[in-house]
Amino acid sequence: MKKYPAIISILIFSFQLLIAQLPKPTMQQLQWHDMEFYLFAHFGPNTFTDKEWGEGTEKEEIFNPQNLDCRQWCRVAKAAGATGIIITAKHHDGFCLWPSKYSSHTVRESKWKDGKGDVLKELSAACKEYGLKFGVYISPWDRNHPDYGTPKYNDVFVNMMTELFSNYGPIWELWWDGANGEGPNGKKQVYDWDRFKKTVKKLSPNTVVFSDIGPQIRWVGNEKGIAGKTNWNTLDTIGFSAGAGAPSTDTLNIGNVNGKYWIPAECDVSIRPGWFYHKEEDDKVKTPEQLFDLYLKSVGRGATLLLNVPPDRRGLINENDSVALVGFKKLREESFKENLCKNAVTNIISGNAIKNIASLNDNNVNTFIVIKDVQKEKVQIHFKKPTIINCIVLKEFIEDGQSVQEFNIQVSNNNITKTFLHSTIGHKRIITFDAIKANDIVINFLKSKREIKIAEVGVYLIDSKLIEDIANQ
Ligand code: FUL
Repeated sequence: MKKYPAIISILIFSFQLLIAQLPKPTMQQLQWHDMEFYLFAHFGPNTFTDKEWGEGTEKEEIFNPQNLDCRQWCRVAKAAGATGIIITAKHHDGFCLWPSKYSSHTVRESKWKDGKGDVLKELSAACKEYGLKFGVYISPWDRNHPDYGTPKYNDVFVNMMTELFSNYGPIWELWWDGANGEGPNGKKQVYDWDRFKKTVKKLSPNTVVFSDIGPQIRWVGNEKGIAGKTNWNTLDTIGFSAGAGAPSTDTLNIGNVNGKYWIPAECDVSIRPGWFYHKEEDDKVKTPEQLFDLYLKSVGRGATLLLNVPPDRRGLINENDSVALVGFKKLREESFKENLCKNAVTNIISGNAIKNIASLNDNNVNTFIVIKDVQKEKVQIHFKKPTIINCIVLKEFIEDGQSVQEFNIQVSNNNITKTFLHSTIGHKRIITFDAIKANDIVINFLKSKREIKIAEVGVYLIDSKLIEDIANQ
């Protein structure tokens, strides 16, 4: 390779960086971003043994949900405004909620419906009926399977996924858990991730696959449902693997600013302390206010919210959980009912020039503004009369990548101005602050990777008790 003097090399490198495109989401990832909030259903032998991690030695007969009704799960999901359900088809205990040919530890060996039941069949059909997306969690770690810890288990895992895609599709999201311990013979498995990825791509190219590091969706680095205040949709994964070989949880939480791949974060969290249903947690269900706070810290930071609502021993979503979910939906609806921009004029200010941009408040991400000169151009919202506000929602047009690195919001009323400094925007950014009477709001973009495309701006006044930091109370 030709050797250039250092300064020339730096210039060439900077130029390449400048012309290089930002990483972009695929169509499937874009649709996934828009799903925003969906449910997780941890269900299986643990539901009946009160465990969180089954040993894999549990007798199949313990799985016997007398009133299983997946349509009820879907009704609750709909009432919560969720967009899909991901079910634990196989947790670490290896028990399959479908009659897999590749295991003898399944619903077929249980007493439920005389061994003729199939939870995946019922849930995938119910999701179709209710217009919800159907997703599947399948734990690579298997504490039951006799082949676990040997190369043969990789065949088993591929065969099981083949059954899932062939019999229960379309599967919108597939979830690979990163937890990995020993199998029944005391051995750990060396997973053939490449083969697993190729299997999904071949059988179901539209499925988005979650693991600690993607390929399509990454773990957010905690199980509290909280994304980083800075949240890049991009991540570097070369040299890393899912599970113990993943980047640090801090990195997963915020992503990599110059990450090579579009692998956005999903925030998984349970509505109860545990992932599986335990009766003694019936009075520990998160309140609608706590759920709303989690929504602000996940969806409101450009990630999605995967909220676990574990069905109980009857095979139903418990009343306490459904009441909380309905309350959560009501809070979202009330909070974002009225975009106060309707009482204002939204402008782009560039030097002395002011241009009205109505498309920023039209609820359509495809009508966006392009800010080329980041230092000079700003967005202004001018209220016709002073208006009390405490929440601003911004959206980038992420189809072309994520660009905003730093911006501030100045809220003014006559001579008083309050300034709030923030970093990333991405799919959606919800910013809250103590209520202020505003004449004007100015959004100054301070740093960006490329030109900026802003799709939406919303201004709201939400119940002040909802903007307190209550997720962990
Ligand atoms: C973890 C698992 O070990 C938990 O049991 C649960 O399924 C959670 C969503 O992922 O890694």
